Parts: sequence; C-alpha cells; structure tokens
Amino acid sequence: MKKTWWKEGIVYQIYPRSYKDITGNGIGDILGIIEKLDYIKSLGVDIIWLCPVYESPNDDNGYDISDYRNISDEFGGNAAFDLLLSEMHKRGLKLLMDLVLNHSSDEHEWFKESRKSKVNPYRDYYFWQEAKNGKAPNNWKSFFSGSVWKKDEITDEYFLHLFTKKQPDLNWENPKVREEIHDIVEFWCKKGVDGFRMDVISLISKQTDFPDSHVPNDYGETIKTYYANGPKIHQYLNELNQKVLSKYDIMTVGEGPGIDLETGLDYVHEDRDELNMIFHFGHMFIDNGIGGKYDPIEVSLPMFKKVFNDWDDKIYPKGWGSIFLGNHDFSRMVSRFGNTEKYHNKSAKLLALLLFTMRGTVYVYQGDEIGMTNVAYPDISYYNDVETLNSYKEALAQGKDMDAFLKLVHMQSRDNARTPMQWNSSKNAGFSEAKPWLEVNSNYKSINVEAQEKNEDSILHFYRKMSAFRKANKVMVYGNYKCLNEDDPHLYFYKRYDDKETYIILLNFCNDTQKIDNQTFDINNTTLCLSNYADNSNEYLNPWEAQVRKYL
Ligand code: TEU
Repeated sequence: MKKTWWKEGIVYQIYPRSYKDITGNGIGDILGIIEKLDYIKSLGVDIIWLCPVYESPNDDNGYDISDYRNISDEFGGNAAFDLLLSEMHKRGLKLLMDLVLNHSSDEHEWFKESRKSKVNPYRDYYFWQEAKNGKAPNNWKSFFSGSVWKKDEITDEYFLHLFTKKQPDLNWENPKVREEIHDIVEFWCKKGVDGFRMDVISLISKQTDFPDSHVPNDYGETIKTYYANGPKIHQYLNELNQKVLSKYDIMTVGEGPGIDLETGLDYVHEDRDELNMIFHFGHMFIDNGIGGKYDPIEVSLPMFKKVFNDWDDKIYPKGWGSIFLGNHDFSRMVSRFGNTEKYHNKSAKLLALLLFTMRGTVYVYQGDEIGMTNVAYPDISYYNDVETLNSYKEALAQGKDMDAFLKLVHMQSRDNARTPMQWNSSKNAGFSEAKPWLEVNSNYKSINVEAQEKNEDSILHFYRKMSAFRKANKVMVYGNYKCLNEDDPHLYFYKRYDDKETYIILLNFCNDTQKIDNQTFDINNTTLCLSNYADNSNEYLNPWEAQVRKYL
C-alpha cells in the first residue's frame, strides 16, 4: 500500500461560524481560527478542513455559494484567508477547502442569468423543466423537505434543487459548467490550498429523464436509487482529476450520501484516478428509519460494528477510507454513541480511542476533543438550521405531536454540532463578546478547553495522547483491521496488525463491567499500551473502558 501524507494526517474540521469570534459580531471568523492555530497544532492535527467560507447569502450557512473565488466579508474576506493559509503553512498545517459543486446559491451570477429567459446563455447551467400535468416534473423530495422543484415565475418553468430552494443544482451535463468548475478548482490549487472536501459529490450526475421515485417516502432508498451515483459520475470525477487535481499534491475527500458498499470503491480505487477517499454514511444514517432521521430506529452495537467491518473489507487494499464519528451535520458523537451522564469522560475517550485506532484517515470535529454534547433548546425559536426548521414546519403541517417532535429535534438537529465552541467558563463560553449567532450550550461551565487544559485526566489530554500514539505507531494507519467479536452486544474488539506487530483494541460500549472471555486472542500474551482507566485488568473491562494492547 502506497504511503502518503493524507493517509497519515489527522484532520480537524472547523465550522468557522461557531469556532471563535474576534470581530465581536457573534459570528466566528478567520481571525479567530488564526488565534487558535497553536491550540489546533497542539492536538497533533496535520490538516484543517474548513467548512465553506466563500461569499454566500447563508441560506444553508455557506453551503450556498454566490461567489466561488471570494471569501465572505463576514469571515474576514480574502486578506484574512491569505493570512490563515500562510500562518497554517508556517506551522506545517495543511488546508482542506470545502467545495460545494453540486449546487450554487440562487444569488450566484450564473443563476441570476439563468432565470432570465429560456434562451439565456446560462439557461443550461441549471436544470429547467416544464410542468408535468400542471404539476412539478416528478415526485422527488428535497433533502430539506418539500419538492425538489421550484417554479420560477419569470419563465414559468421549474428548476431542480435537491437541497433548499436557494440551492439550485448545477448542470454538469453542460461542458461549460464543467469548465467553470475546473477553473474554480484550479484557482484554489494555485492559491496553494492542500486539498478539497467535496460536498455531496455523489449527486453531481443526474438521471436527466428525472423518473418518479417508486419509493418517494423511503428517504435512504430514494437517495441511493435516484439521486446518487448517476450515470456519468465517474466520467466527471475522472475528468476533474485528469484536468486539474492530478497536477497538484493535494488530497480529496468526497462527501457521499447514497454511496454504498457496492459503489464505494469505484470512487477511491487507486487505479481509477478519481478521489482519494469518501465519507460514506453507513454509521451516520444508522438510526434512520424509512422516513429518515426524524423517524429513528433502535441501533445495536453489532449493527455499528458491521458498518466498519463491511467497509474496511470492501475498500482495502485498493482504496482508502475516512474515519469519523461526527461532523457539522449530525448530533454530537458522545451524545449519539457514548454516555453523556455518569460516563461522559470515559465514553468520550473510548470514542476517541476508536477513531485513532481505525484504518483510514482520521477526522476530528471541533469540540469533540473536549466531549461537547448535544443541546436541548426549550423551543424551536432557538434553532437556526434550515433542515431542522423545514422538518419542524413539515411536521406541524402534518399535524404531528409537536412536543414529541421537539424531543426528536433535541436528538437529531444539526444545530447540536453547531453550538459555539466552548473555550472557557466566561460569558458565551469565551466564543464571543457579543450575543452568539446560536446560543451556547449551557454546560460550557463544566465542559470547556480551559478547564480541560488544567486537568491531566481530561478528554482533551487524552486526544493528544491518542494522536501521538497513532503517529508513533504506523500500524494504526496502514495495518490490517479485523473485528474479533461481530455479534457481542456490548463489546467491540478488533485487531490492527501487519507482518511485524499485532495490536488488540478492546472497547466496552456499556454502563456495566464486562468479562473479557474472547477465544480469538490470549490476553495474557499482551501488554497494555493505553487505556482510559488507570486500574486495568486482564479479566474484565470497566464501564466504557477502552484499551489498546500489543502482542508480546
Ligand atoms: O450534506 C449533505 C448531506 O448528506 C446532508 O444533507 C445530510 O443528509 C443531512 O445533513 C443529515 O442530517 C452536505 C453538507 O455537509 C451540509 O451541511 C449541506 O447542508 C448539504 O450538503 C448541502 O450542501
């Protein structure tokens, strides 16, 4: 397996709006990130993935770009960005830009032109369709509620938007659109960025006959069958790679809703020249029922393990994967997969230990390094996220029990991950002098960076320990992975190994002490390397205990 920096590098994802506000307007900014670069570096991070900072009307907080070449003034503009890039490079940190190429903002010049008339030269930059039997062209539903089609009064035709009405989908069928996109990517490569996270890249090739979904109410199935992995997806990615990406030493990670085990490797196969890795959502959509995240189902540990086992099995050795347990679109990882009460510290560390001992490039989402948790605002007026608000409106219109729905919002809203970073116990968690754009989580007095810096036993110190361990032991990066107990409902054991060394990772995902009685390894033949407990035994695991052991 080829060795490269992007396989070994540890990525830290920043949601700039919520990281650190220097200018005092309640919105995080680039100068705030610059102020925190030494902190970020101290985590053992090599690469920063910066969520979109381009000019945007912010209908979806930057995922609706109105100018791909300029940085929004709200975040500090182009000068602040240039400073960030040079300050990062000075510290040996690499920068991953978030590129949203499936759609633009409706306030982008292209769309403003496109709407004007059916013969406008930019008309075919987007997907326009006539009404069908007086209605929208098909029954597809937007990721963010309602139809994917919006009728535009000017020409009386519908345009496609898989996300909000202000995020019209770009028509990659049009060679001019692809050229524009290649130019944009080249522009950022020339500026010296080190790679791209490509938003919903799995959706860029459309089935242009726009067939009705035969399962319109089955969220996951519709995405997989109709929206993702379209007929020309690999042609487009290969072209982008040949024309631009391959000329630079950069990394690419494609975000891939709808990519499954059958389609995954094609995106990242080392002989296919497309992307370096993708984010699949096997474990992230694990609790989604037919109706999606607001129709949740029970999740078991064997289901969770199966996702990691199956993906590792499919991707390697010809491809490469990414390991993450949270990002700006999901609730907090410790709230989802850990325990936020008695075992907050232990379970957050267990999840960190899992992240850093898996095969694939590791992604840490801001705030997870201190175990930030979900928030439960008292009512919907506190929420900001367009997906949450649209889902709420839809539930209201459907006459659902709204108290019960608010509980689902507490569990599933994307705002859980977007509350301001908790730096210290002062006003607004040290995030901003002004009222933050989104209310801070009230637990900031106990969960914050400053307090954890002072405490050797903190989650924060454990992240540092784990990143150093991964760096010192390349078998954690390149070694094989094998699960040792697929069916156990509470314990997750796996090994990481190569010709020379074997490590065993033991994780107890429950609130009770569990006996270690696994037949596949001899624990007495191992030595303990790392754990989130000080009192370890060879016979049992404490609640949420995690251990790394090495074969003698
Ligand atoms: O997310 C795509 C995506 O899959 C999400 O919409 C996901 O279905 C949802 O968040 C689950 O709750 C990307 C970005 O990460 C997201 O922030 C954007 O809103 C979206 O694309 C549109 O650009």
